[in-house]
Amino acid sequence: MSAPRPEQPAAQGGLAVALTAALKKSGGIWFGWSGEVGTDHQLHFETYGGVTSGTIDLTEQEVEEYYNGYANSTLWPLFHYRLDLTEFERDYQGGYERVNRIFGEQIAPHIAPDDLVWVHDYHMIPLGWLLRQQGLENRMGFFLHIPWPPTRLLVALPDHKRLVEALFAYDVIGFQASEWLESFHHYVTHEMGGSLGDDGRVTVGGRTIRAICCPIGIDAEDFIASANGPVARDVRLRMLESGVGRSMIIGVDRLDYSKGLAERFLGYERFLQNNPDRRALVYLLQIAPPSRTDVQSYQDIRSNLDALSGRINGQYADIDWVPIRYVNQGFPRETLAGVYRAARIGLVTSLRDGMNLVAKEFVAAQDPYDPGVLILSRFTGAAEQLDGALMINPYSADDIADAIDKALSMARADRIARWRPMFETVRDHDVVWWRKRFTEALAG
Ligand code: GDG
Repeated sequence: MSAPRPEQPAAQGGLAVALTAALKKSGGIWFGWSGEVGTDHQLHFETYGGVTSGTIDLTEQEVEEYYNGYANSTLWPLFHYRLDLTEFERDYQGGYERVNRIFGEQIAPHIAPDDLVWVHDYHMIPLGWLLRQQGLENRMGFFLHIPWPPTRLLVALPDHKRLVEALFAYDVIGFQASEWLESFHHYVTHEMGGSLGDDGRVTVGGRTIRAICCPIGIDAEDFIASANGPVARDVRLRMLESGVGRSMIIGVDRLDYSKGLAERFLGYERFLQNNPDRRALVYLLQIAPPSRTDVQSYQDIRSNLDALSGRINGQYADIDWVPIRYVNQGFPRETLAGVYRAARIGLVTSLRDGMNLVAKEFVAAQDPYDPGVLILSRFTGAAEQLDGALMINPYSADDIADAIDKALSMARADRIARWRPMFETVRDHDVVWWRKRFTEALAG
């Protein structure tokens, strides 16, 4: 219930991509912030590509305190285990609650008594509680797209209990991976005196809700079709031509410190150092469209990466080869599908990631007879599902370098044997499966 509007032609956030796909197939209205600054707080409805959205403009101060502030400078870093980057400001917290209240007041009149209400992500944790205050008795669910942090980190948040208590207004809450669910259980039992029952039941005081693990998927059918379509084919040929026989390693990420981009570049550099004879046989294409550019930590990571890629390219490039093609812009999904298909290695090095849809997109896009190899950080939710990947610890440059080495030498039969079960998981546990699993739990 937040983030970019679904009509954006090339949405680059996992949540936007997944919800657009889910809503296209199931119907429903997506409420959220319009991404625009304005003062009237009125809902504006529009329909694009089969998805209806009701959005609200926010004032500059609200964007600052709520979106750039509490959501992206407090909760995002904290929930990604980055206490060092977490900003604790009372104004941010006040803005967060105020904006959630505005959303609650604006959307409550549009909710019919038998509607299911499904709230998404860390921007909107208290919304269900605020809707209950408006008298709504609907079944309400909440899905967290990002990790749930360990208790010892979460307690560093002033008023952490107030935030978690608000979650108990929902009937069902969903997490991407069992690790995040376990951390939630730990908090509830250690900080709230709660107890755990059968079938995901969690009781605190007199209130019992269900907390489930419900990993998000991609629109696999659509993505596989894109990867086999004409645009992707042209892109793939273009990539193969420009690569002149070199193997491509692909990374696609919003420019975000949680994605471990610096660690990725350093791991790749270690591979170049360790394998002088194979240097000119590979290149890394890193697509990293900027995000949250008004937040200081995002400006910092961008300049770090500019410097790091420049240094590595300066040190290792030849007159006819650059080791890293680093691109700070977004591309249409069909283009991405072709790029994934042309790659020999998909490299995901997140330091912490709720799920990571890029890993699933890479798997979906591969040629069944000659698939590439997925190298995947063990700190992603996706690692619980995609066990055919070469699992790495992204903090270790050696680990990344060894995995690149292994992936480049892997025989086709081994690549197929690793890829096939991952492909089946991505295809069968797609975004439709995810939506059904959650909404069925919610419908009770
Ligand atoms: C959050 C959680 C969770 C990226 N560049 C381009 C582009 N993208 C698309 C990717 C993918 C999506 O954006 C990114 O999704 P991720 O899952 O990798 O990461 P977050 O944005 O951090 O998403 C994450 C997700 O929510 C869903 O629950 O998996 O853990 O952090 O779909 O392809 N899309 C296009 N051009 C680009 O240049 N069109």
